[in-house]
Amino acid sequence: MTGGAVVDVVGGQALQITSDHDGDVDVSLVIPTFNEAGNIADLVRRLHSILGDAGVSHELIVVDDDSPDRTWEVAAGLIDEVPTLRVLRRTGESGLASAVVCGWTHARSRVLGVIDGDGQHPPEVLVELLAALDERTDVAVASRHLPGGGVSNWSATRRLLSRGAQALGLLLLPGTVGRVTDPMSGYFLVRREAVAAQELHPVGYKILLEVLARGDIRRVAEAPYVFLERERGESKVRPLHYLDYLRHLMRLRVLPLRSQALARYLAVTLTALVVDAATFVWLFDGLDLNLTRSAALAGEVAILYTVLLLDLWTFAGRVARTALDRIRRLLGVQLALGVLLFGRLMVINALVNWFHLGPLAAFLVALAAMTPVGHLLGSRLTWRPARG
Ligand SMILES: Nc1nc2c(ncn2[C@@H]2O[C@H](COP(=O)(O)OP(=O)(O)OP(=O)(O)O)[C@@H](O)[C@H]2O)c(=O)[nH]1
Ligand SMILES: [Mg+2]
Repeated sequence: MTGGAVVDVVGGQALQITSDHDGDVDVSLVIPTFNEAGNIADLVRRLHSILGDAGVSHELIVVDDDSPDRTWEVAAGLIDEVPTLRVLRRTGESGLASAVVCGWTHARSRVLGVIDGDGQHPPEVLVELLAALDERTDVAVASRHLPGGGVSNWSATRRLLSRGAQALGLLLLPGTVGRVTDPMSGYFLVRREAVAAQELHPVGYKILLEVLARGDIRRVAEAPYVFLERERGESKVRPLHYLDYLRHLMRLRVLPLRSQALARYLAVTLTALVVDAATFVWLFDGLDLNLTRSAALAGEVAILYTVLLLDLWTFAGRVARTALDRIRRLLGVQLALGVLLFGRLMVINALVNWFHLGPLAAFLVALAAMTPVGHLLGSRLTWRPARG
C-alpha cells in the first residue's frame, strides 16, 4: 500500500519521551493531522525549504490519525521529494495532544516542536522560535497575543471563548497559564530534557498546557504570529474540546492530591459550611447579636476551623514545617480571607436592606457565592498540589 514509507503506530499506550537523541538533527517538528490531505503537501514543502534555507537540520514527523481522506498516503508520497519527512499513521486512538506526544516519542533531536497541519501557523515563525530557544530557555511559544501577533478573522464568540478559557486557566493555574501570553497556542518548541523525565497525560487539544504544567521548564520565550485563515479542509474544533479543556485543568489542579487527601479536603470544606451556618444561627437567633456581627464571627470561626483542619489533618506533614511557619501562614490566610469576609458582610447587608431578603436567606446566598472564592484564594496560600 505505501511501500513501507508509513510507520503504523497503535495508540492507547503509555507515552514516555526518552532522553535519547541523535545530536545531528537540530529540531524534530511534529505535524498532527486529521483530514488535511489538501493542506499537507504545501506545508511540508514550505517547512523543508524555510528550514533548509536557514541551515537548520530537521525532521518533519506527520502523525496522522488514520484520516479517511488518506492524509498519511498523501504525506508518504512526498518522502522522495522531502527526505526529512517521516509519516506515522496511528490507529486505535485519536486526539491532537496525544498525537503530538506520540510523534515526540519517535523524534530524534534535542528540540521537539509542533505546528498545525492546516497552514494556519506561518512556517517562517519557526526560525524565530529556534533563535529564541537559547541555552537557558526550555520552551519557545508562537503567540497571537504579543504586539505583531493576532487572529485573522475570528468571530466575536470565538474570541470570547478563547479569552474566557485563558482567564479560567489563569484563575486555576496561575503559575502555569500565567507564564505565557498565549497558553492556548499549538505552535511551540520545547527542549527534550524538559519533558523527558516527566509523564505526560495529554488530554484534548492543549498540549502546551501539559508541557508547562508537568515539564521542568526554566525559561519561556515567545515570538508573535498571526493565526491565518484555513484555506482548505475543515476545523476539527468541537464543543466537546472545551469540556476536554476543563477536564484537563481540573486534572492538573486536583489530581496531584492523593485520593485520601482529596476526601479529607472535601470533608473539611463541607463541614465548614455547616459550622459557618450553625454559628451564624446560634449567634443571630440564640444570642441576639446583630446581623453584621453574627455573620462576621461565624465567618471567622469557619476560617479558623478550615485552615486549622487542613493544616493539621488533611495536609498534615505536607505544608508548614515548623510552628512558626504555621503561624505565619495562618496570619497570611487570615489577612486575605479577612478581606473576603468584609465583602461577605457587604453582600449580606445589601441583600437584606436593598433586596429585602430574610437574614438567613441573605447569609446562605453570600455563603454559596463566596465560599468557592475563599477556597481558591486559600488554596494559593495554604497548599499547592500542582505547579499552578
Ligand atoms: N493526529 C490528529 N491531528 C488532529 C486531531 N484533531 C485535530 N488535528 C490536527 O491538529 C491541527 C489543528 O486542528 P484544527 O482543527 O485546525 O484546530 P485549530 O487550528 O485550533 O482551529 P481552527 O481555527 O478552527 O482550524 C490540524 O493540523 C488538525 O488536522 C486529531 O484528533 N488527531
Ligand atoms: Mg486549524
